[in-house]
Amino acid sequence: RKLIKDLRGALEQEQLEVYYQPIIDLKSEEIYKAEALIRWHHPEYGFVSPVEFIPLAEETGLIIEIGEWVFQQAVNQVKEWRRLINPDFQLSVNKSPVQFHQETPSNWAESLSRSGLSGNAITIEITEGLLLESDQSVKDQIESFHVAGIQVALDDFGTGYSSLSYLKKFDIDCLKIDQAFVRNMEEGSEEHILCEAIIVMAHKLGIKVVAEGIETEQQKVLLVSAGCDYGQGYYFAKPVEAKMLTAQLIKEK
Ligand code: G
Ligand code: G
Ligand code: MN
Ligand code: NA
Repeated sequence: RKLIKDLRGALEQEQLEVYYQPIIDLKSEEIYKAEALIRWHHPEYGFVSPVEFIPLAEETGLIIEIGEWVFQQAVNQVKEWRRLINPDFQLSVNKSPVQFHQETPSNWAESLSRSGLSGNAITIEITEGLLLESDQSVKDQIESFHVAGIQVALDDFGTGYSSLSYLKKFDIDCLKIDQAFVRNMEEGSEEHILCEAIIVMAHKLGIKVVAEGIETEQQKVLLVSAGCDYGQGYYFAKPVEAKMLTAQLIKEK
């Protein structure tokens, strides 16, 4: 498999880049944080989607190296944005289940303090497959993130086995409603009713809610009236290179 071989060289050859997509506070409509999303510029095939290469990276274990690299990029970037824009700026970083299951415990909290950042500079996004396994070491890792002040968000909520009981059991700070719900949301639709219910229940558990994949004004309006805290999607902004977001943040300041 050529793509796997190429992926091994991608880091060294600087073909990987981290893009950032703003996450908006739906009350103030201001950029509140951003999600780090990896991009691969392949020399022959052009842009390869993470949907294709993240699974390969997971299979081969390359996700460990790539994940560390993304994390370090995000740390450097959040440091710059805290200095330039807002001392409370935050970044969300995706962490694959494979990264949780590696033997060495995560040293992300240490890296943050070495960079002079407090834990609240970073949110870790996990997927619910990880929680299904209900492994004590996963629980311990989430706990150690919390001790360091790092928040934990549950990504793609509503697509899998989504049980609200996980949210309590694993002490999740934030959930991200999957794009599939938002995409098909019209007033009174099943998706609309489900979103409203998820938001009410999350809030009762003290959990914040991000809606993903907001593309239209109407979706935004429905989510605001449902009490959703934050929004992410093309309606507000696409994932962009760091320097483009820097320019936008400076303009908005
Ligand atoms: O932004 P985009 O559509 O390209 O991302 C597609 C998928 O790839 C999303 O599910 C996202 O969570 C995942 N992804 C993007 N960047 C990373 C990363 O740095 N690490 C992991 N594990 N997944 C990522
Ligand atoms: O990590 P996660 O699975 O949440 O990844 C988010 C993915 O969704 C990324 O691939 C990102 O590029 C994509 N995305 C973000 N906003 C939108 C949107 O409004 N519409 C669509 N179709 N995709 C989006
Ligand atoms: Mn994510
Ligand atoms: Na998602």
